[in-house]
Amino acid sequence: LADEAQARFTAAVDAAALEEARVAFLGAKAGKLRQSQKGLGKVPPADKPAAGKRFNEVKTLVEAAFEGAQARLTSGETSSGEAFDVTLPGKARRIGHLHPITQTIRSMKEIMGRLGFTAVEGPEIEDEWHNFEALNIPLVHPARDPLDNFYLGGENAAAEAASPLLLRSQTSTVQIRVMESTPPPVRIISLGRVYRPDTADATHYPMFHQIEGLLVDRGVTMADLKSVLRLFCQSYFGGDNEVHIRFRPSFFPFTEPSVEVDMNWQGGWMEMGGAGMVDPNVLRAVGYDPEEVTGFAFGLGVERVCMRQHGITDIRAIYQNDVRFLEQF
Ligand code: FA5
Repeated sequence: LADEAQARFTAAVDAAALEEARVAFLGAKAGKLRQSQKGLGKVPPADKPAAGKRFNEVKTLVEAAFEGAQARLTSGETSSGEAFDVTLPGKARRIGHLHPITQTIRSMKEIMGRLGFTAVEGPEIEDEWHNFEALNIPLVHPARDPLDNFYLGGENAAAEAASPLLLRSQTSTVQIRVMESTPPPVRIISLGRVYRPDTADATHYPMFHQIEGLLVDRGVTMADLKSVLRLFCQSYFGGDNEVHIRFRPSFFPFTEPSVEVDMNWQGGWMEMGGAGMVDPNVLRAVGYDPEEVTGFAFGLGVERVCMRQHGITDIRAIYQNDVRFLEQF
């Protein structure tokens, strides 16, 4: 009986045929197993235990054969071992995409590349020379306050005190690294993470990104700075918007004059970052001659640009990794 059932189950080519075979062997009322179970009543009492045991063995075999056949059918394989119908449409796979900040960075690099700026990288852990000193930020300047920076506590306290390290608080550090290693002219951008112990709110986060730009050559002026920033904004925000740039007087130790850069946006102005003409002291610190070359530099907040582009009202949403938020971009 078990062999017969196995053969029938194996021959079943679809769910209907298998069901028919199941009823024939395992059916509760008239299945072959049920019938032989009824026959047990006529077995002489002395043979009953052996007959019962044999019946249970056969029942187990038949049930296992049925389950095997069922698994084979649901896995899509037919009795002849053929693969499933390859012409059926496939299941669409869920694929991820780039984080909005990564998209913003890529697009910024692409636009500035067209304007002739090469992207360079700098370290996130810096020494005081690159983060402050060479940028004309003297030892007594409030920007160097340990409460305003992430200084790294060292294993070796004495060595630490002599040359403290910190997480860079601005990408302007890369200006110095580039000028130290390259004679003028330079025309670079640098994009990356910076760190400040700012309290997180709608527009501030303790880790954020900046895009730094630096152009040093003979005869570079504020007019060049403004043109490059305007072209950059036009290309980035583009479309039918007429893009205007506004400079507000400001102060940075490493630029003179210094400005805050605003861009017109929905009837008002939005602040993008700081900029200015590279201070002669900075040019001298890296061995350039301020009588020969001049330059401009700018540093814009990448998150702020991305937020304006997409209408994101809270910077914290960008870093909470909520897929429902991220999948919109
Ligand atoms: C600077 O960091 C200067 N290094 C910019 C600069 C470069 C000036 C070159 C001159 C020449 P500031 O601290 O203002 O400047 O920061 C620039 C921009 O970073 C701000 O306008 C803002 O868009 C962004 N930003 C600053 N702090 C945060 C923060 N906590 N979270 C998010 N974005 C921030």
